[in-house]
Amino acid sequence: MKKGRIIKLVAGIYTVQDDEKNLYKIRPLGVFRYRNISPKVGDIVDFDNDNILSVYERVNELYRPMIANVDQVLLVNSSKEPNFSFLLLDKFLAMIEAFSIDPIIIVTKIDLLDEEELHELKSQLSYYEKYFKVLYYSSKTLEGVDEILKITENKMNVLAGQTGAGKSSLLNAINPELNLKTNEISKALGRGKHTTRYVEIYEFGSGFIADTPGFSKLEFEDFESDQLKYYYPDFFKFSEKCKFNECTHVHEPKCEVRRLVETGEIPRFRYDNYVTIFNEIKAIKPKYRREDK
Ligand SMILES: Nc1nc2c(ncn2[C@@H]2O[C@H](COP(=O)(O)OP(=O)(O)OP(=O)(O)O)[C@@H](O)[C@H]2O)c(=O)[nH]1
Ligand SMILES: [Mg+2]
Ligand SMILES: [Zn+2]
Repeated sequence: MKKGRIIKLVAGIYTVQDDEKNLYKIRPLGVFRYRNISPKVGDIVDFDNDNILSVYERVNELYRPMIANVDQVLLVNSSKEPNFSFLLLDKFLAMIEAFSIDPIIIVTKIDLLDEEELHELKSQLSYYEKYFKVLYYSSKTLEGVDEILKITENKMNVLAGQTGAGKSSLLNAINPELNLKTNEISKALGRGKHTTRYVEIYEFGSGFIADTPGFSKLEFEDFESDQLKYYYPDFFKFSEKCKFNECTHVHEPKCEVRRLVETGEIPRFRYDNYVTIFNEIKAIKPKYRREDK
């Protein structure tokens, strides 16, 4: 019996890598199906030459993409083409927090900004640096590449971000032998439920990384609007001082978060986006919430 990590799943065939980096193409034991166990990419497993025999307990798991044991999500945001969006950034951050996974904010395509634009963006993002790591990067000039290599070391990383943000380009620039398709991959993979389930993680420095098809639209089908407050570490920190225990910071009186927006301690744009997302979640009709978790 051997121990290893699942690094790829295509059409029911799992590729497992052991500590010596040998690869095995195997299937799970048939009995898994009856026990409702479905191994995921990222899982640590015991296996022999034919089968996955058992799956170790997961630290966490994502389901879009289906990946287990994720250490951190690299949230890729393009600074231009498509333009930087704070609303999208805040949505992704909340979603990643909801999975209890650490987000790293990566701002890409900085080669497309002039000095003044970059300075402006950095100053707007400086608030986020109190709560998250923020890195700046260009796949064209490789500016910032060292920080990305350092932060991904020995970790299981997943890329996330809007379609066209530059996720695949980031991997290709750092690891040219990957030769991932850029700019077109989303057409093949981005249609949600009915697309081929193809998930792979790549070796990246001393760690692993997963590319993902980007989203053109993010939806919070999985939780209620009044949970959103838990996924804002910067609001949560002060919520003890709100008059109401379950304050959503939207309409309740004597809300500490709203007071801090007035004093400028919390940027108004971050708060306004919070209210926008809150209302968006509220508007999702229950019957449209996903059931296929
Ligand atoms: N100038 C510049 N262009 C970039 C950079 N990174 C990516 N691009 C371009 O942006 C486009 C989209 O890049 P992709 O890497 O395919 O984006 P993606 O996030 O993988 O997109 P999806 O797979 O659709 O989610 C491509 O045309 C890239 O050449 C960058 O740092 N600078
Ligand atoms: Mg891509
Ligand atoms: Zn409040």
